[in-house]
Amino acid sequence: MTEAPEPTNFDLPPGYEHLYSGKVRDLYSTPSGDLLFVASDRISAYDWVLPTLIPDKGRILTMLSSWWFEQLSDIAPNHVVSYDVPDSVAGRAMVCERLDMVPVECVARGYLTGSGLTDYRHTGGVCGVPLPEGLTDGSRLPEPIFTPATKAEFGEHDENVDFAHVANAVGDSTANELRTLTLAVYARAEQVARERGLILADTKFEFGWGMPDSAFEGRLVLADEVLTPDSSRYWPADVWEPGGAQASFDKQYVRDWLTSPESGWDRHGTVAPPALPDEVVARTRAKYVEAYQRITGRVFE
Ligand code: Q0Q
Repeated sequence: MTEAPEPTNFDLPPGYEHLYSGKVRDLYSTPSGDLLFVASDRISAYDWVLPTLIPDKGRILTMLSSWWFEQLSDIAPNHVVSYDVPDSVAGRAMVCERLDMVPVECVARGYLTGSGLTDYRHTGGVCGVPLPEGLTDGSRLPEPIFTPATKAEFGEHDENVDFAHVANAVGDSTANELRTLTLAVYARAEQVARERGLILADTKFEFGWGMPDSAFEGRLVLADEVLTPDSSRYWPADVWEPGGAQASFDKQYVRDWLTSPESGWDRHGTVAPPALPDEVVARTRAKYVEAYQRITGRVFE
């Protein structure tokens, strides 16, 4: 199993304790008993955490996630308590309420690709949801589907599971509510993205139950980050063409360079990828700024 990366040293004040590190984000407990969710400037590609940081990526994605939480507040409550965070993580972190996390990744798919495409080619459906014949990579699905997954150890891939697995884990009622909430949030976000020339192909949500005696006691609450390019596949709509890998809105420059002769890297090998050229870093940062500005209508400063 790949070891989780050491958390970026954000030089947090006393009382903040590191809890978890994902590929590109870190979670800490706070002196008040809440959580501090920190989005780093790390970027991952081809299941590797790259050695080069993308300046402002964490700040941009935090602001994007914050905007989406606001937009979705009529559909689902969220775990954000405040953005009053230590100076060393200003703009890239949020204070979150501690939840009892649902042990399932709640994924919505409106298009077929990635592990969903693999599942479809083996079974004719995804997570036990049957699909029509004749679909290909990038096909739009007749309607969005709920395709849950288990939470994998760091470095492993989440495993697609069927609805019965979710019901067995959390009960029928909560499983139905997770599916309903996941698809409702996806539908809203997909429409917003489409109006801005972006396809939201799929996205992953994390939910948790509010703790006893909390404002959200017993209710399902949206957690983690939402609808960022790290938790979702965004495709530029104007070049969407089913039948092969779609251009990633944010990571295509990175993917193209890493798979070009210039990088000297073998994506199928065991050697870690090289550092990114400044030009690729600058173009990738610009894509994150563009995604934020196009989706939110706000200027990133
Ligand atoms: C919680 N994570 C994700 C993670 C590594 C985030 C635990 N509000 C919450 C949250 C959230 N968000 C979590 N637990 C309790 N209450 C989220 C998977 C993993 C870095 C950041 N893990």
